[in-house]
Amino acid sequence: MQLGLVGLQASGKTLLFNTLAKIQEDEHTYREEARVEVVKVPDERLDNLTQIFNPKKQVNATIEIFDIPGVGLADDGKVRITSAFLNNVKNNDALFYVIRQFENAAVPHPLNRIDPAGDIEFLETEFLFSDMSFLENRIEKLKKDIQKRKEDKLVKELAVIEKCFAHVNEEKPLRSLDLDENEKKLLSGYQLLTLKPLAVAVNLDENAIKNSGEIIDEIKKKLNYDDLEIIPFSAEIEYELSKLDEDDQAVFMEEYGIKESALTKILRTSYKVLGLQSFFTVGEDETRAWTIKKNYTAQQAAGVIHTDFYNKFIRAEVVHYDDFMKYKSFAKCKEAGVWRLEGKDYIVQDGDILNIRHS
Ligand SMILES: Nc1nc2c(ncn2[C@@H]2O[C@H](COP(=O)(O)OP(=O)(O)OP(=O)(O)O)[C@@H](O)[C@H]2O)c(=O)[nH]1
Ligand SMILES: [Mg+2]
Repeated sequence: MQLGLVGLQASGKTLLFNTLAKIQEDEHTYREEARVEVVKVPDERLDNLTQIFNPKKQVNATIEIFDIPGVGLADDGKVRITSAFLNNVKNNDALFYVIRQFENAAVPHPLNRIDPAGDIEFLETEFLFSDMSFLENRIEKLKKDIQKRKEDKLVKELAVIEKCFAHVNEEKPLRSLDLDENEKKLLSGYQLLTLKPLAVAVNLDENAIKNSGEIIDEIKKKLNYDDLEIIPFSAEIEYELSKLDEDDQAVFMEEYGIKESALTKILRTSYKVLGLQSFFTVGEDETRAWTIKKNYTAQQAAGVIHTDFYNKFIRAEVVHYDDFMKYKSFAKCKEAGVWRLEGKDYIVQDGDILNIRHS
């Protein structure tokens, strides 16, 4: 599962990426190339389970983060989307816009402005155009093909593509269109940009962190999308924090009036936006968070651990994390009746602790 950091140039993507991936670069070096790193998803629940089971190791869930070079000035002095940029964006399962609010005269914004809502709209509009032109071409091609041979499959596809086109034509992103499972499946190969799940991180000025609530409200008001997840953070503060030891971190956070690092929030949100959830396995060797999609069955979840567990699945022993933390042992969970045996079609819940019985 890959998450792309998307934005205009000098919005703080690489600084955020380096901090997430724990890459320490003393001097900021401009990089042309896109980069991918695997990053651990923090999970307090897993940390708590590790405390109880005291295993040899803890294995967190991971996601891949893709640092995409931002949109900048073209040779003609205009800010333009390039096909290389679009191809990089297409390559992700979900998008995180990194939007600039900080002032820094040394590194100018390509449009020479500080306008977070405007930058979000700029990206959304470009991606709408890209989808619109793709859908338009596809409609033309399908109509031609249908004239030659009126196959049912083509007629069905045309209906779905036309429904999508009508939606983007009203300047609405495809992620807000109601689509059933068949329609989603049909569209999945096309890498439509406004269909990709989206969250936004606004990179605030260090001094603006204290007013982050108001700033985000103002951005939301200008945008009129109610359901867009917008996280305030400061790439500069997060980077500085990541270099300090714990005691110094506490002092530093106090100074800026922040309670916790925003990185956890960004990673947890990414995970959520990607439609992912975790189940846990515990034992003497390791405590581990496994990544599954929502609505996975117990058998599918078993298959994520090992294909043999899928093929030879018998039953799953299940206790939810919240129940487990009340009793702190499987024996007590059994007494209390919160320990269950579930069959292969059981829908795994986020935070279930599983033990797979297999032959
Ligand atoms: N003052 C301040 N400067 C920042 C902040 N975030 C990033 N910068 C600076 O802005 C410059 C650009 O940051 P990058 O992280 O490279 O920006 P980018 O979004 O990766 O840019 P491209 O790769 O060109 O798209 C760097 O010199 C950063 O140090 C911030 O929160 N505050
Ligand atoms: Mg960069």
